Amino acid sequence: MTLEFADPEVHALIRDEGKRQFDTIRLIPSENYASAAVLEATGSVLTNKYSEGYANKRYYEGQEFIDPLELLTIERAKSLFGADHVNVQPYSGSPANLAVYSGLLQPGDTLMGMSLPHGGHLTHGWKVSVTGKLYRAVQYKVDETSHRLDFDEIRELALKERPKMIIAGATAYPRIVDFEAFASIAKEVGAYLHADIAHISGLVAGGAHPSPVPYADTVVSTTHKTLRGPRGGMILCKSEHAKTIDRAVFPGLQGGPHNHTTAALAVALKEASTSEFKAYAHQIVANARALAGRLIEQGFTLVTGGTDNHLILFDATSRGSTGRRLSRALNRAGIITNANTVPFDPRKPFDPSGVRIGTPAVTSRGMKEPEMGHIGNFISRVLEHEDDVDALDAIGREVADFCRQFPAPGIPNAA
Ligand code: DSN
Repeated sequence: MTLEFADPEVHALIRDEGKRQFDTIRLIPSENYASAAVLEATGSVLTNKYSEGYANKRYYEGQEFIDPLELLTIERAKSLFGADHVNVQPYSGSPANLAVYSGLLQPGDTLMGMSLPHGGHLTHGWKVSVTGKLYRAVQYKVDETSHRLDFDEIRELALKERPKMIIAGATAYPRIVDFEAFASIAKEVGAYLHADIAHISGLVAGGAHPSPVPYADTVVSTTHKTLRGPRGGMILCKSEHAKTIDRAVFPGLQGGPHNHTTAALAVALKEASTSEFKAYAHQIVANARALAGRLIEQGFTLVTGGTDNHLILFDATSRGSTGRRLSRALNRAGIITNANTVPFDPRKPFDPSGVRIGTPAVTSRGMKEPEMGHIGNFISRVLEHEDDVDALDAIGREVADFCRQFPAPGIPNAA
């Protein structure tokens, strides 16, 4: 029985979510549209199978098709990223990070990552995360004026704190991350270098951002975001860490891998190795630059003054609003973003000054620089009518008409 008849309530919620994704301008920089092929693999019979262990060393029988599938996925990831070794079993980015830390560090060891309010991630040692409790976390910040990574300061902190691991990577940093500079500091202080490329792995795969693989001991990525695969995680590492990382994932942290996700990742990796994907990755950046340019013209203050990647962080208070107020008004008008702290934000994290946006999803719909101009104009109009629900709803109707001109991968019938 199909879902529609087996469970009409759930079917309707999924259908409506598809329609929402079709009719809105989705600017959350960590979101995207997975292809129909990726979605098909995700919703396959592979969800029925348990496979604790690794290929040819499983704890359960019946792995005739799972072993070649996992090996194929690993080979595709190794070849796309040029990595010595890949583990495709992590359930997502957070457990992948924890697996790396638990494999290479002892509780109480010093871990140095980017502070969350400055653009890092919870699992880079932020105090409320288990990673900030299990390890002695020290956090680097961005420069107070430029809001960019300051490698003199990072080096000074590393020399003072002597971390056993340095984490390079961010979730709200609009500039290129210089992995080579991180590697040189890590080498000087005798630390492992761990790169978290969850946000930018699609850009790395497509050649639109430098790769950390030559420099880092370990690299973690989620598999959705710019890589446009299923919700999952993976770890790339140097061959000397292969055994440690595999043991840390299973049996250290996880049980059976999600084979349906592995299959969908294999599909996404094949898509990401095409010339079309390369063009997609470069267009994401071109679109982000175009949108940033339009926002600057409209008087918004952008963190670091622009972008080199898929992401823009702007200060809504520079135009008399707040991150929360503006992101709510934008949502009402069909433009989906998230409120975000800006570096050295004087406001509280639940109602911060900034709004974080990005171009991976709109680029997947085939939008280019001219459309970014329209999106910038929509954002400015929303700001001008922030408290006028009727005006926001009217903009929302225009936004839906605008979106319907662009196909959304994986959502064939939403129009
Ligand atoms: N939740 C992701 C993001 O939006 O950046 C990070 O895990």
